[in-house]
Amino acid sequence: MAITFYDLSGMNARRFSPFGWRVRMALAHKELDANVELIGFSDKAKLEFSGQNLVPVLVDGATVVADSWEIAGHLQATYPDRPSLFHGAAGEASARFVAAYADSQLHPLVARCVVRDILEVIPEKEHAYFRAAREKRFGMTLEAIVANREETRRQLKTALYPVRTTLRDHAFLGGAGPNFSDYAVFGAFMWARSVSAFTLLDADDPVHAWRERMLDLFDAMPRAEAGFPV
Ligand SMILES: N[C@@H](CCC(=O)N[C@@H](CS)C(=O)NCC(=O)O)C(=O)O
Repeated sequence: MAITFYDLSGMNARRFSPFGWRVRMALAHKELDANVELIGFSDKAKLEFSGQNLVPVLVDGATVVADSWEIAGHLQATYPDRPSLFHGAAGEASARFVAAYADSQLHPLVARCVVRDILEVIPEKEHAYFRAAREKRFGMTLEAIVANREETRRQLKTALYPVRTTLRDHAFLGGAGPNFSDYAVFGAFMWARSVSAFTLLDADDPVHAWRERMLDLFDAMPRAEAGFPV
């Protein structure tokens, strides 16, 4: 059955959605091919069929699924014989926790480092929409959001403590191999890498070494993606 994956894109097919990256990694983990439909901020009418207006969206045969967590659950339930995204029910609960941690604790900090740089990778016609939407969300201009990003970077280092601690004893958040917990956190780094040259991690941070391992997964698919070397 054909799968179509609607993912956010800027110019030159730059795919910078952290949630899109979760799905991309999940599809690769499940060894599933998908037709990819790239959606810019100005193309969201193309998502109307899904009953909402955010990417990622997956269409798998007759099934339409929006939201990266829902998509992961769909892939796990529909393709149980392929490599597991969660490594069991306990792993699924842990991945839910990790995804919520990334959403609430990491994404706001990454945004405060890179959100202004997104203007450089989306077409001019989308600038006004993007600026207005994000300035409303943060209550200040894009420039003010990122003004203190050296300090934000220090806060991010602190916020990554749970990841760093887990990586002391395990190669991946999923243990010996990656699972959806890893993809949930990694999406934030792929978002940053796709849009910004700003350095988020110190080279001697164990999270940096983990990100290198993540970039090498699936024949280095993430590393091959257009972005800034980090
Ligand atoms: N909870 C959703 C979040 C999806 C989401 O926020 N998508 C963003 C891209 S990162 C989006 O579509 N934004 C469109 C817009 O801001 O207009 C998920 O996990 O998939």
